[in-house]
Amino acid sequence: MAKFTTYFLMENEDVIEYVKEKVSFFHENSDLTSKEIGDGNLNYVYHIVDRTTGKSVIVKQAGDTARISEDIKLSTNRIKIESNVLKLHGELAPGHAPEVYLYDDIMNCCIMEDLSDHTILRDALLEFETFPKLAEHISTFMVQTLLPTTDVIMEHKEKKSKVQEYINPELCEISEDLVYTEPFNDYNNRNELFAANKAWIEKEIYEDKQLHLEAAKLKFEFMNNAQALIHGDLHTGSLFVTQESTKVIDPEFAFYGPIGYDVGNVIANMIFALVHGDAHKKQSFVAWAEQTISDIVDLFNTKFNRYWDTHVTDRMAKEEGFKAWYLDNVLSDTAGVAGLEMTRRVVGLAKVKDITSIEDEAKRVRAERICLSIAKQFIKNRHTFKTGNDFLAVVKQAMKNN
Ligand code: SR1
Ligand code: MG
Repeated sequence: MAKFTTYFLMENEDVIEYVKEKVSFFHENSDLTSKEIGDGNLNYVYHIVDRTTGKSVIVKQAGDTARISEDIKLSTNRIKIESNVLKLHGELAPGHAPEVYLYDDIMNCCIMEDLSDHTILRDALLEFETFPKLAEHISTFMVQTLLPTTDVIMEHKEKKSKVQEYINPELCEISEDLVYTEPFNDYNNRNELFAANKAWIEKEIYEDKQLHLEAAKLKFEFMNNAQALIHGDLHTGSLFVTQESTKVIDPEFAFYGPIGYDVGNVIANMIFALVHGDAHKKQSFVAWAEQTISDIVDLFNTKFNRYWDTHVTDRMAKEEGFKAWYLDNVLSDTAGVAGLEMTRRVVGLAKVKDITSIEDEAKRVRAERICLSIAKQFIKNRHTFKTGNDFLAVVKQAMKNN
């Protein structure tokens, strides 16, 4: 019986056999190596290289539990969502997504372009590398992938069928728990508080009832506002970069949700990089990160307005004042989500290296307090954020105050 007709979790040797059988990318006698390189929380990622020619591909396979915790049971269907979204992103934002060569719904895996000439953005930022085109690229990516999938532009029956196609309940549940619930009450008993900050966090986060109310409002916005096909996990570990190029990977959390979820994740994770740079006194890196955060918001606004003006189709969306109202809501969600992401990455189960790699206790305490102070203001005052400067002012003030 053929080997890949029933699902099983592959090992390196299986993956080599698999790519030879499934794609004509390599010669059948080629001498291939395979290495598991996944460092994410969910999947297995294999790097396959032809020893003779140097040609390479990536194979990504889903298991039925998360790597980060066997208790998290997951549908393997997420690779289908990821493959389809990557293809769509390649069409909507050319040059900003890896090419998908094959999706396999039996083995729950896909074969895609190897981006080894790029670096994971988070890793590069941890080395204080700067990327002058990042704000330009990521703002283009967000506007060009998000706006065309909304009712403002897409034919409404088609949009509804897309909402159905991209229903992603298990991955959404992870975000509903890890981002929108557990950081405020630890109801699953898996938050991880840095010991030296425990009492401060309990008071500032667990006991702040006004904060909980605003987080609850944002949770129901996440679950009920099927605004656009969002990436759903757009942090700096989902971006591959060079000085000239930015590619977005890992859209397995994609579903129809609020646009601000993507924009807010980008902003929050750039702030983590900034805070990490500040802890290491890398002033020029911090200055670049500040400018980049501000530019991402302002370029997003400019490109959003331009794209809307040239692509809007819905008659009522053309009413005077509607675009400004819609964008105001996106920016308010952006601030709220950025605050939630900053809270959960400090308080919750899934952390970021930008903070956990700070070895000096006092510096880590300060970095976490800066993040959480910013987060609280983003969440509570989210309706007041309109420009890059609005976001930056809060960041700078928190760095001064802590
Ligand atoms: C159980 S998965 C934990 C986190 O990793 C992913 O990248 C998402 O951000 C998720 O919340
Ligand atoms: Mg991911």
